[in-house]
Amino acid sequence: MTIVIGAFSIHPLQQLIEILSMTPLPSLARRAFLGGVAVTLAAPIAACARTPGLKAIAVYKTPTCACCDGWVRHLRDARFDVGVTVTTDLRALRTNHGMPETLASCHSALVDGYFIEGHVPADDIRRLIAQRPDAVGLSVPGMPLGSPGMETPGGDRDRYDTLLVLRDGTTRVFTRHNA
Ligand SMILES: [Cu+2]
Repeated sequence: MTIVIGAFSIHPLQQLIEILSMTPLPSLARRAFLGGVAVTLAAPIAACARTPGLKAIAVYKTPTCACCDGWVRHLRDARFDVGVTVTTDLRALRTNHGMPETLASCHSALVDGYFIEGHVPADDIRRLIAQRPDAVGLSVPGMPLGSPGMETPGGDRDRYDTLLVLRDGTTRVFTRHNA
């Protein structure tokens, strides 16, 4: 059997090929393939973003602060995605974010719109970003022994509080950490 289209005669097999090439099937297949590539590329990123508990936190520390590095390790162990910026002007950072100098420690961090000052335990940060109070953030003023990053070989521990810092600069106890 032959089909005559215009001046050309086409065999059925050729006709089938013609029809297939005009249908959207090849482009659908191509799109499916490209979609597959996109999914393949996106998968690792999505996997990262969806890993439960992996929360980005930006830490600011001075160049020579060893206990700051200890706190960064504590955060990483607690499955925070930690970025570290070395700076010599932590005071300006605190001032710009409403953290009073009376509550200062050796390093600062920004997480989820909150300001974190000092050796704040990761569990306190997690509770803060889960509860989302209207506040500047948290501070552990000074550098209490036994707080994360301030461990000693002898296991010395100070009793200390993690303070919730409100927008007017006042504080209330967020967590008590007993020695
Ligand atoms: Cu410190």
